[in-house]
Amino acid sequence: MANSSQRTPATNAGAVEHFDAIVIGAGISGLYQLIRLRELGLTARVYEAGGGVGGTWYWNRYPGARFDSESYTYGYSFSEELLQEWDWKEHFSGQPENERYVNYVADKFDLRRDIQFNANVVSAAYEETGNYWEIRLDDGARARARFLITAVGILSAQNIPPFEGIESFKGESFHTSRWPKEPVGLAGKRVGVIGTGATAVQLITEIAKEVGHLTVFQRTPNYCAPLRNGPIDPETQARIKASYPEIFKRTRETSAGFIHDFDPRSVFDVTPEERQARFEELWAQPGFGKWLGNFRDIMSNKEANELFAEFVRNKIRERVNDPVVAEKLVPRDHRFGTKRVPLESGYYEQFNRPNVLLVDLRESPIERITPLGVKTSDAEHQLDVIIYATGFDAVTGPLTRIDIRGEGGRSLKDKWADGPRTYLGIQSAGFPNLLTLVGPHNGATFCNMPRCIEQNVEWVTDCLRYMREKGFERIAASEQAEEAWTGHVNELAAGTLLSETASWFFGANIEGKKRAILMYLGGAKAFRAKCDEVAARDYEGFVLE
Ligand code: N01
Repeated sequence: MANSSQRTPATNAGAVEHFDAIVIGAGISGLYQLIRLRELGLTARVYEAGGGVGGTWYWNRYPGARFDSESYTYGYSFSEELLQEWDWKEHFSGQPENERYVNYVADKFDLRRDIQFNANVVSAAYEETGNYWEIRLDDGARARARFLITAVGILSAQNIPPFEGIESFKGESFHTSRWPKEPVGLAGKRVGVIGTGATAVQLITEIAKEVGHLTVFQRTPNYCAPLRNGPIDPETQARIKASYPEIFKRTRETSAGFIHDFDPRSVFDVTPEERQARFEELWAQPGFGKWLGNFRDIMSNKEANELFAEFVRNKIRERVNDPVVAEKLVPRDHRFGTKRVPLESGYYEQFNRPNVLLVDLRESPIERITPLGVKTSDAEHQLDVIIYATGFDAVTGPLTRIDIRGEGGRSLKDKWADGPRTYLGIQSAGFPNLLTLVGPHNGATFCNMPRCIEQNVEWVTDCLRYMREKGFERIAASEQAEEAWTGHVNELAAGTLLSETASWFFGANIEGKKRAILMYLGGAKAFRAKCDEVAARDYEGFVLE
């Protein structure tokens, strides 16, 4: 490995630049990885497709975008100074503030000098004889490094369904995750939103009051639960800052890196009155407690799940004036929590507004996009703006959209055609020295992201340090370890209530994508323990050379 002084200048036009490590993505994981690589004394370059840092918080600037995690559990935990310097203003902070935070981090740790922005990595190939990776940008520029670390996130490859006539629309159209930086004037306009996932729920609530008319195209209603956001007053701020060690201790112990964790009791351990009281209590609390702090069998027992599902359905019915509209908003085709639960701040009340129309696509599917708007089977909805809140080619998409070639020129996309195959969600056999932060099957996929991202980055950093100390230059997951881990991940998913629901967790939202679990459902704590055990056994399951 080279040391920092041997770094090739970035301005070497036409030449292939060389680094010890290349990181793809300057979001939460890429930035932290850069900090740790520098500490190891490695030369590194981060290639970022966007024009700024932040990943999710750079791209998802649609109105209403905000954390569903408590702000003080979301920030980086590695720097006490940073924790004490940064004041979160709201319990669930919004995108503008979140983007400011990530920029603050980039400035504080002087990260930009090693980041190339507007740099879209289109391919990455492993060169066996030289044991290095070569990446190529869309402008033809190339760079090489011994290690390629992907920090591309799990929800960055946008999905716009291939609606017929999509190009013919004469108005403006946007995907929520490619929202322009310049303000989009929606006031007084006829706006259509396609999709009713977590993104749309935030967006619709924010824009309904501003637009002239809003048409919401809903295929599947969700179980949305109140976020209960609010400002953080100075006294609470001081208390938060004094209790970061306890907060992060807690998030290390819970199953998904949140402060919430499942109640060890079954719904059937308590009387119906106690159960109802507990449901109400959870409902009144901020954040994900209704999902991740509920009775333990909500997510494993159909009858238990149905009790809470019906509780939520009734909450929806109470809030929507028109009973016909209310019933359209009530989910019945999947169980509570088997899709990501959208958190909301007045979503259902928007459907009481005279300027908001709910179109149930189960009754009248979209036939095509026309020059004037959206044509469903029973009407043409004329629109000035169409907003695609249609989600992502999740988890694998950000990786398979890059032409990644490992040993023997084998493509990662081809290898994963029947579902991802990984070891710890960090490597895939046949792709030496490629380390996938928050990759498919990784514990970070079902987690309060930064909490598990820090674990991923620290594990990778320790691994690179170990390799240097022992004189290793190549790490590759063994076929056997991959087989065992992939089997374990699939086994964990099989038979769960989650596996009965078509969701992006299984790639079911993308036409033609093989349905296979993309996440690790064993919990963040178990994942951390497994990673620690592998490291303690000299990186068992990896072949080091
Ligand atoms: O995407 P989604 P999202 N015709 O895939 C509909 C995270 N997040 O961007 O359910 C008509 O959930 C689709 O309908 P259906 C969070 O992890 C985090 O909302 O497939 N409709 C659905 O309604 C979340 O899970 C935060 O029937 C079509 C919607 O589009 C993830 O991002 C905030 C369609 C897509 O919903 C993705 O959420 C927001 C078609 N052909 C999001 N295709 C934070 O808290 C798709 N749809 C930080």
